[in-house]
Amino acid sequence: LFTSVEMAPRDPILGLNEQFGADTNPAKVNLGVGVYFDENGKLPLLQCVIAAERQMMEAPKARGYLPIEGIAAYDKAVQGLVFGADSVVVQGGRVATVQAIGGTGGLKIGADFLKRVNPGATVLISDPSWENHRALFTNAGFQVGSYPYYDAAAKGVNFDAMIGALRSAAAGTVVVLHACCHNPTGYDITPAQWDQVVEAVKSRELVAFLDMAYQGFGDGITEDGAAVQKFLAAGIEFFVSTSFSKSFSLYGERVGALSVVCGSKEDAARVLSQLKIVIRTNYSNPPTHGAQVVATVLTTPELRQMWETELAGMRTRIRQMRTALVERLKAAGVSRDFSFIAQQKGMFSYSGLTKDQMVRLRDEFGVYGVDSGRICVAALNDKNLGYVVDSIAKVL
Ligand code: PLP
Ligand code: TYF
Repeated sequence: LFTSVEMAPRDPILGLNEQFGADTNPAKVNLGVGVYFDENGKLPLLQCVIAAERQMMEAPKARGYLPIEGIAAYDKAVQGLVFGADSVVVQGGRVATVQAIGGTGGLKIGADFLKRVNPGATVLISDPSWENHRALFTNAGFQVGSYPYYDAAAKGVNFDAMIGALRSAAAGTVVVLHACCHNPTGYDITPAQWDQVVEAVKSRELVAFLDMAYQGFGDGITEDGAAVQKFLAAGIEFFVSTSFSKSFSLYGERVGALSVVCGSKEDAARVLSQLKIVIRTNYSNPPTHGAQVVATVLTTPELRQMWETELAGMRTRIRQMRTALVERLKAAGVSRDFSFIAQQKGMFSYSGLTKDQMVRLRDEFGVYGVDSGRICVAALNDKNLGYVVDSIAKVL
Protein backbone atom coordinates (compact mmCIF):
# COMPACT_ATOMS: atom_id res chain seq x y z
CA LEU A 1 0.00 0.00 0.00
CA PHE A 2 2.69 2.48 0.91
CA THR A 3 5.68 1.49 -1.20
CA SER A 4 4.77 3.98 -3.92
CA VAL A 5 4.03 6.84 -1.52
CA GLU A 6 6.28 9.74 -2.38
CA MET A 7 8.19 11.73 0.20
CA ALA A 8 6.44 15.08 0.53
CA PRO A 9 8.54 18.23 0.60
CA ARG A 10 9.06 19.81 4.02
CA ASP A 11 7.30 23.02 4.85
CA PRO A 12 10.04 25.50 3.92
CA ILE A 13 9.67 27.51 7.12
CA LEU A 14 8.99 24.76 9.63
CA GLY A 15 11.74 22.70 7.94
CA LEU A 16 14.12 25.56 8.58
CA ASN A 17 13.11 25.42 12.23
CA GLU A 18 14.17 21.78 12.41
CA GLN A 19 17.47 22.64 10.74
CA PHE A 20 18.00 25.41 13.28
CA GLY A 21 17.37 23.02 16.15
CA ALA A 22 20.05 20.67 14.83
CA ASP A 23 22.64 23.43 14.30
CA THR A 24 25.45 23.24 16.88
CA ASN A 25 26.70 26.82 16.34
CA PRO A 26 26.39 28.45 19.79
CA ALA A 27 25.86 31.88 18.20
CA LYS A 28 22.95 30.71 16.05
CA VAL A 29 19.92 33.01 15.69
CA ASN A 30 16.53 31.92 14.43
CA LEU A 31 14.97 34.62 12.27
CA GLY A 32 13.10 32.02 10.23
CA VAL A 33 9.77 31.08 11.73
CA GLY A 34 7.22 33.78 12.54
CA VAL A 35 7.29 33.66 16.30
CA TYR A 36 7.67 36.59 18.69
CA PHE A 37 10.49 36.22 21.18
CA ASP A 38 11.01 38.64 24.06
CA GLU A 39 14.11 40.73 24.85
CA ASN A 40 15.74 37.63 26.35
CA GLY A 41 15.06 35.54 23.29
CA LYS A 42 12.33 33.62 25.12
CA LEU A 43 8.87 32.74 23.93
CA PRO A 44 6.69 34.84 26.24
CA LEU A 45 3.93 33.48 28.44
CA LEU A 46 1.73 36.54 28.85
CA GLN A 47 0.76 37.66 32.36
CA CYS A 48 -2.85 38.00 31.23
CA VAL A 49 -2.79 34.33 30.20
CA ILE A 50 -1.30 33.24 33.53
CA ALA A 51 -3.94 35.29 35.36
CA ALA A 52 -6.77 33.84 33.27
CA GLU A 53 -5.52 30.29 33.82
CA ARG A 54 -5.28 30.93 37.54
CA GLN A 55 -8.84 32.20 37.53
CA MET A 56 -9.93 29.13 35.56
CA MET A 57 -8.13 26.82 37.99
CA GLU A 58 -9.95 28.37 40.93
CA ALA A 59 -13.23 27.18 39.49
CA PRO A 60 -12.17 24.11 37.54
CA LYS A 61 -14.64 22.90 34.97
CA ALA A 62 -15.24 19.41 33.60
CA ARG A 63 -14.31 19.09 29.94
CA GLY A 64 -17.44 18.14 28.09
CA TYR A 65 -17.70 18.55 24.34
CA LEU A 66 -18.03 22.14 23.27
CA PRO A 67 -20.76 23.16 20.87
CA ILE A 68 -19.59 22.65 17.26
CA GLU A 69 -19.14 26.40 16.82
CA GLY A 70 -17.11 26.65 20.03
CA ILE A 71 -17.48 28.63 23.24
CA ALA A 72 -20.29 31.16 22.84
CA ALA A 73 -18.53 33.82 24.94
CA TYR A 74 -15.40 33.33 22.84
CA ASP A 75 -17.20 33.74 19.53
CA LYS A 76 -18.87 36.85 20.87
CA ALA A 77 -15.56 38.27 22.10
CA VAL A 78 -14.00 37.62 18.69
CA GLN A 79 -16.82 39.53 17.03
CA GLY A 80 -16.30 42.41 19.42
CA LEU A 81 -12.60 42.53 18.73
CA VAL A 82 -12.80 42.15 14.96
CA PHE A 83 -15.93 44.13 14.09
CA GLY A 84 -16.76 46.07 17.25
CA ALA A 85 -19.44 44.90 19.70
CA ASP A 86 -21.63 47.84 18.72
CA SER A 87 -21.24 47.41 14.99
CA VAL A 88 -24.40 47.15 12.93
CA VAL A 89 -23.55 43.66 11.70
CA VAL A 90 -22.88 42.26 15.17
CA GLN A 91 -25.92 43.97 16.68
CA GLY A 92 -28.03 42.73 13.80
CA GLY A 93 -26.88 39.12 14.17
CA ARG A 94 -25.43 39.20 10.68
CA VAL A 95 -22.04 37.64 11.51
CA ALA A 96 -21.57 33.88 11.69
CA THR A 97 -18.52 33.24 13.90
CA VAL A 98 -17.03 29.88 14.79
CA GLN A 99 -14.09 29.00 16.99
CA ALA A 100 -11.32 27.45 14.91
CA ILE A 101 -8.08 25.58 15.35
CA GLY A 102 -5.81 28.56 14.94
CA GLY A 103 -5.98 31.01 12.09
CA THR A 104 -5.16 28.11 9.78
CA GLY A 105 -8.32 26.36 10.95
CA GLY A 106 -10.36 29.49 10.26
CA LEU A 107 -8.98 29.67 6.73
CA LYS A 108 -9.66 25.98 6.16
CA ILE A 109 -13.26 26.11 7.41
CA GLY A 110 -13.82 29.15 5.21
CA ALA A 111 -12.20 27.48 2.21
CA ASP A 112 -14.29 24.31 2.58
CA PHE A 113 -17.47 26.33 3.02
CA LEU A 114 -16.67 28.48 -0.02
CA LYS A 115 -16.15 25.35 -2.07
CA ARG A 116 -19.74 24.39 -1.27
CA VAL A 117 -21.26 27.75 -2.15
CA ASN A 118 -19.03 28.76 -5.04
CA PRO A 119 -17.29 25.63 -6.34
CA GLY A 120 -16.11 27.09 -9.64
CA ALA A 121 -14.44 30.18 -8.17
CA THR A 122 -10.78 30.95 -8.55
CA VAL A 123 -8.84 32.03 -5.46
CA LEU A 124 -6.28 34.80 -5.69
CA ILE A 125 -3.55 35.22 -3.09
CA SER A 126 -0.90 37.91 -2.93
CA ASP A 127 2.42 37.36 -4.68
CA PRO A 128 4.13 36.42 -2.44
CA SER A 129 1.95 35.22 0.43
CA TRP A 130 2.10 33.03 3.51
CA GLU A 131 3.31 29.66 2.28
CA ASN A 132 0.20 27.85 3.43
CA HIS A 133 -2.40 29.98 1.61
CA ARG A 134 -1.87 28.37 -1.76
CA ALA A 135 -1.75 24.79 -0.47
CA LEU A 136 -4.73 25.26 1.79
CA PHE A 137 -7.05 26.63 -0.92
CA THR A 138 -5.69 24.15 -3.47
CA ASN A 139 -6.45 21.28 -1.11
CA ALA A 140 -9.96 22.66 -0.67
CA GLY A 141 -10.37 22.11 -4.41
CA PHE A 142 -9.78 25.59 -5.82
CA GLN A 143 -7.65 26.84 -8.67
CA VAL A 144 -5.31 29.25 -6.93
CA GLY A 145 -3.75 32.18 -8.75
CA SER A 146 -2.09 35.30 -7.45
CA TYR A 147 -2.34 39.06 -7.69
CA PRO A 148 0.84 41.16 -7.91
CA TYR A 149 1.93 42.57 -4.56
CA TYR A 150 5.60 42.93 -3.77
CA ASP A 151 7.73 45.27 -5.83
CA ALA A 152 11.38 44.50 -5.09
CA ALA A 153 12.75 47.47 -6.99
CA ALA A 154 10.41 49.96 -5.33
CA LYS A 155 10.76 48.27 -1.92
CA GLY A 156 7.04 48.29 -1.44
CA VAL A 157 3.74 47.23 -2.94
CA ASN A 158 3.10 47.42 -6.66
CA PHE A 159 -0.35 48.74 -5.99
CA ASP A 160 -1.19 49.66 -9.58
CA ALA A 161 -0.60 46.07 -10.63
CA MET A 162 -2.47 44.73 -7.61
CA ILE A 163 -5.58 46.84 -8.15
CA GLY A 164 -5.40 46.16 -11.89
CA ALA A 165 -5.53 42.42 -11.23
CA LEU A 166 -8.48 42.80 -8.87
CA ARG A 167 -10.34 44.99 -11.32
CA SER A 168 -9.96 42.41 -14.06
CA ALA A 169 -10.87 39.37 -11.91
CA ALA A 170 -14.05 37.49 -12.74
CA ALA A 171 -17.10 37.96 -10.51
CA GLY A 172 -17.07 35.50 -7.64
CA THR A 173 -13.28 35.31 -7.45
CA VAL A 174 -12.10 34.84 -3.88
CA VAL A 175 -9.42 37.35 -2.93
CA VAL A 176 -7.31 36.51 0.10
CA LEU A 177 -6.08 39.74 1.70
CA HIS A 178 -3.71 40.18 4.63
CA ALA A 179 -5.70 42.50 6.90
CA CYS A 180 -2.47 43.91 8.40
CA CYS A 181 1.22 43.09 8.84
CA HIS A 182 1.67 41.32 5.50
CA ASN A 183 3.43 37.97 5.73
CA PRO A 184 6.07 37.65 4.32
CA THR A 185 6.93 41.14 3.06
CA GLY A 186 6.03 43.45 5.97
CA TYR A 187 4.53 45.91 3.46
CA ASP A 188 0.91 46.90 4.00
CA ILE A 189 -1.19 49.00 1.68
CA THR A 190 -2.30 52.48 2.75
CA PRO A 191 -5.82 53.37 3.96
CA ALA A 192 -6.50 55.13 0.65
CA GLN A 193 -5.38 52.01 -1.22
CA TRP A 194 -7.66 49.87 0.95
CA ASP A 195 -10.53 52.11 -0.17
CA GLN A 196 -9.71 51.22 -3.76
CA VAL A 197 -9.47 47.52 -2.93
CA VAL A 198 -12.85 47.59 -1.19
CA GLU A 199 -14.32 49.45 -4.16
CA ALA A 200 -12.91 46.90 -6.61
CA VAL A 201 -14.16 43.97 -4.53
CA LYS A 202 -17.62 45.51 -4.35
CA SER A 203 -17.98 46.62 -7.95
CA ARG A 204 -16.47 43.44 -9.43
CA GLU A 205 -18.49 41.27 -7.04
CA LEU A 206 -15.40 39.54 -5.69
CA VAL A 207 -15.34 37.68 -2.38
CA ALA A 208 -12.90 39.16 0.12
CA PHE A 209 -11.29 36.80 2.60
CA LEU A 210 -9.32 38.78 5.16
CA ASP A 211 -6.62 36.88 6.98
CA MET A 212 -6.03 38.60 10.30
CA ALA A 213 -3.15 36.82 11.97
CA TYR A 214 -1.34 39.82 13.48
CA GLN A 215 -3.94 42.21 14.87
CA GLY A 216 -2.13 44.51 17.29
CA PHE A 217 1.36 43.89 15.91
CA GLY A 218 1.32 46.78 13.46
CA ASP A 219 -0.03 50.07 14.76
CA GLY A 220 -2.55 48.96 17.39
CA ILE A 221 -5.62 46.77 17.76
CA THR A 222 -8.04 49.30 16.29
CA GLU A 223 -5.62 50.61 13.69
CA ASP A 224 -4.81 47.11 12.46
CA GLY A 225 -8.51 46.35 12.18
CA ALA A 226 -9.18 49.35 9.95
CA ALA A 227 -9.49 47.29 6.76
CA VAL A 228 -12.30 45.27 8.34
CA GLN A 229 -14.15 48.50 9.11
CA LYS A 230 -13.80 49.58 5.49
CA PHE A 231 -15.39 46.35 4.28
CA LEU A 232 -18.16 46.78 6.84
CA ALA A 233 -18.78 50.33 5.66
CA ALA A 234 -19.11 49.07 2.08
CA GLY A 235 -22.02 46.91 3.20
CA ILE A 236 -20.78 43.75 1.50
CA GLU A 237 -20.43 40.14 2.58
CA PHE A 238 -16.93 38.95 3.42
CA PHE A 239 -14.83 36.51 5.43
CA VAL A 240 -12.37 37.16 8.24
CA SER A 241 -10.09 34.55 9.77
CA THR A 242 -8.61 35.41 13.15
CA SER A 243 -5.53 34.02 14.84
CA PHE A 244 -4.56 34.57 18.47
CA SER A 245 -1.36 32.57 18.10
CA LYS A 246 0.84 35.67 18.01
CA SER A 247 -1.26 38.27 19.81
CA PHE A 248 -1.69 36.03 22.87
CA SER A 249 1.53 34.08 22.38
CA LEU A 250 -0.64 30.95 22.44
CA TYR A 251 0.81 29.24 19.37
CA GLY A 252 0.40 25.66 20.51
CA GLU A 253 -3.07 26.14 21.93
CA ARG A 254 -4.37 26.67 18.39
CA VAL A 255 -6.81 29.48 19.06
CA GLY A 256 -8.48 31.13 16.10
CA ALA A 257 -11.81 31.83 14.50
CA LEU A 258 -13.69 32.32 11.28
CA SER A 259 -16.29 35.05 10.87
CA VAL A 260 -18.56 35.40 7.87
CA VAL A 261 -20.32 38.73 7.47
CA CYS A 262 -23.71 38.14 5.86
CA GLY A 263 -26.41 40.30 4.33
CA SER A 264 -29.08 39.35 6.83
CA LYS A 265 -29.61 37.58 10.12
CA GLU A 266 -31.36 34.77 8.24
CA ASP A 267 -28.41 34.32 5.89
CA ALA A 268 -26.05 34.24 8.88
CA ALA A 269 -28.08 31.47 10.53
CA ARG A 270 -27.93 29.33 7.39
CA VAL A 271 -24.24 30.07 6.86
CA LEU A 272 -23.52 29.10 10.46
CA SER A 273 -25.35 25.81 9.97
CA GLN A 274 -23.07 25.04 6.99
CA LEU A 275 -19.90 26.05 8.85
CA LYS A 276 -20.95 23.60 11.52
CA ILE A 277 -21.23 20.82 8.94
CA VAL A 278 -17.68 21.59 7.77
CA ILE A 279 -16.41 21.45 11.34
CA ARG A 280 -18.37 18.34 12.27
CA THR A 281 -17.04 16.40 9.31
CA ASN A 282 -13.46 17.46 9.99
CA TYR A 283 -12.93 17.30 13.74
CA SER A 284 -16.39 17.34 15.30
CA ASN A 285 -15.87 20.23 17.70
CA PRO A 286 -13.02 22.43 18.88
CA PRO A 287 -10.80 22.10 21.98
CA THR A 288 -11.62 23.91 25.21
CA HIS A 289 -8.58 25.37 26.89
CA GLY A 290 -7.04 28.05 24.68
CA ALA A 291 -10.32 29.61 23.65
CA GLN A 292 -11.44 29.72 27.28
CA VAL A 293 -8.25 31.57 28.17
CA VAL A 294 -8.75 34.10 25.39
CA ALA A 295 -12.45 34.55 26.20
CA THR A 296 -11.62 35.09 29.87
CA VAL A 297 -9.00 37.71 29.03
CA LEU A 298 -11.12 39.54 26.49
CA THR A 299 -14.20 39.69 28.72
CA THR A 300 -12.55 40.51 32.07
CA PRO A 301 -11.75 44.25 32.10
CA GLU A 302 -8.53 44.01 34.20
CA LEU A 303 -7.22 41.11 32.13
CA ARG A 304 -8.19 42.80 28.92
CA GLN A 305 -6.23 45.87 29.98
CA MET A 306 -3.28 43.69 30.88
CA TRP A 307 -3.39 42.04 27.45
CA GLU A 308 -3.57 45.34 25.60
CA THR A 309 -0.54 46.57 27.55
CA GLU A 310 1.41 43.38 26.89
CA LEU A 311 0.48 43.39 23.22
CA ALA A 312 1.59 47.02 23.00
CA GLY A 313 4.86 45.96 24.61
CA MET A 314 5.47 43.36 21.91
CA ARG A 315 4.55 45.82 19.18
CA THR A 316 6.82 48.52 20.57
CA ARG A 317 9.75 46.16 20.99
CA ILE A 318 9.45 45.00 17.38
CA ARG A 319 9.49 48.59 16.21
CA GLN A 320 12.54 49.36 18.33
CA MET A 321 14.30 46.37 16.81
CA ARG A 322 13.43 47.58 13.32
CA THR A 323 14.92 51.01 14.01
CA ALA A 324 17.93 49.54 15.78
CA LEU A 325 18.61 47.14 12.91
CA VAL A 326 18.58 50.00 10.41
CA GLU A 327 20.85 52.16 12.57
CA ARG A 328 23.29 49.40 13.44
CA LEU A 329 23.65 48.31 9.81
CA LYS A 330 24.50 51.89 8.95
CA ALA A 331 26.93 52.12 11.86
CA ALA A 332 28.56 48.88 10.70
CA GLY A 333 29.46 50.64 7.47
CA VAL A 334 26.85 49.00 5.27
CA SER A 335 26.25 51.45 2.47
CA ARG A 336 22.96 49.99 1.28
CA ASP A 337 19.94 51.92 2.49
CA PHE A 338 17.92 49.65 4.79
CA SER A 339 15.63 52.37 6.11
CA PHE A 340 12.65 50.59 4.57
CA ILE A 341 12.88 48.01 7.38
CA ALA A 342 11.69 50.64 9.84
CA GLN A 343 8.66 51.38 7.66
CA GLN A 344 7.49 47.79 7.38
CA LYS A 345 4.81 46.46 9.74
CA GLY A 346 4.49 43.41 11.91
CA MET A 347 6.85 40.57 12.58
CA PHE A 348 8.46 40.22 9.19
CA SER A 349 10.78 42.04 6.90
CA TYR A 350 11.57 41.33 3.31
CA SER A 351 15.18 42.35 3.76
CA GLY A 352 16.04 42.46 0.08
CA LEU A 353 18.86 39.98 0.68
CA THR A 354 19.26 37.38 -2.06
CA LYS A 355 18.87 33.65 -1.70
CA ASP A 356 22.67 33.25 -1.88
CA GLN A 357 23.11 35.76 0.92
CA MET A 358 20.45 34.05 3.04
CA VAL A 359 22.15 30.69 2.51
CA ARG A 360 25.50 32.18 3.50
CA LEU A 361 23.98 33.76 6.60
CA ARG A 362 22.69 30.35 7.57
CA ASP A 363 25.69 28.21 6.63
CA GLU A 364 28.51 30.51 7.68
CA PHE A 365 26.96 32.39 10.60
CA GLY A 366 24.03 30.31 11.87
CA VAL A 367 21.67 33.21 11.19
CA TYR A 368 18.50 31.57 9.93
CA GLY A 369 16.11 33.45 7.68
CA VAL A 370 13.97 32.29 4.78
CA ASP A 371 15.56 31.96 1.30
CA SER A 372 13.17 34.65 0.04
CA GLY A 373 15.06 37.15 2.20
CA ARG A 374 12.33 37.20 4.85
CA ILE A 375 13.57 37.71 8.38
CA CYS A 376 11.50 37.70 11.55
CA VAL A 377 12.42 40.98 13.24
CA ALA A 378 10.37 39.88 16.27
CA ALA A 379 13.18 37.43 17.07
CA LEU A 380 15.84 40.15 17.30
CA ASN A 381 16.96 41.42 20.69
CA ASP A 382 19.72 43.57 22.13
CA LYS A 383 21.89 40.51 22.65
CA ASN A 384 21.72 38.98 19.16
CA LEU A 385 21.36 42.18 17.16
CA GLY A 386 25.07 42.95 16.98
CA TYR A 387 25.87 39.47 15.74
CA VAL A 388 23.08 39.55 13.15
CA VAL A 389 24.23 42.98 11.93
CA ASP A 390 27.87 41.86 11.64
CA SER A 391 26.81 38.73 9.80
CA ILE A 392 24.69 40.68 7.33
CA ALA A 393 27.49 43.19 6.85
CA LYS A 394 29.87 40.34 6.03
CA VAL A 395 27.62 38.66 3.46
CA LEU A 396 27.06 42.01 1.81
N1 PLP B 1 -2.14 33.52 8.27
C1 PLP B 1 -0.95 34.12 8.24
C2 PLP B 1 -0.73 35.26 7.31
C3 PLP B 1 0.06 33.69 9.09
O1 PLP B 1 1.25 34.27 9.04
C4 PLP B 1 -0.18 32.63 9.97
C5 PLP B 1 0.92 32.19 10.85
O2 PLP B 1 1.05 31.23 11.46
C6 PLP B 1 -1.44 32.03 9.96
C7 PLP B 1 -2.40 32.51 9.10
C8 PLP B 1 -1.81 30.86 10.82
O3 PLP B 1 -2.01 31.16 12.12
P1 PLP B 1 -2.17 29.99 13.20
O4 PLP B 1 -0.81 29.62 13.63
O5 PLP B 1 -3.01 30.60 14.26
O6 PLP B 1 -2.85 28.84 12.53
O1 TYF C 1 5.08 32.41 8.44
C1 TYF C 1 5.43 31.99 9.54
O2 TYF C 1 6.60 31.85 9.84
C2 TYF C 1 4.38 31.71 10.60
C3 TYF C 1 4.50 30.35 11.18
O3 TYF C 1 3.23 26.04 7.82
C4 TYF C 1 4.17 29.21 10.29
O4 TYF C 1 3.16 32.00 10.06
C5 TYF C 1 4.94 28.91 9.16
C6 TYF C 1 4.63 27.85 8.35
C7 TYF C 1 3.55 27.07 8.63
C8 TYF C 1 2.79 27.33 9.77
C9 TYF C 1 3.10 28.41 10.57
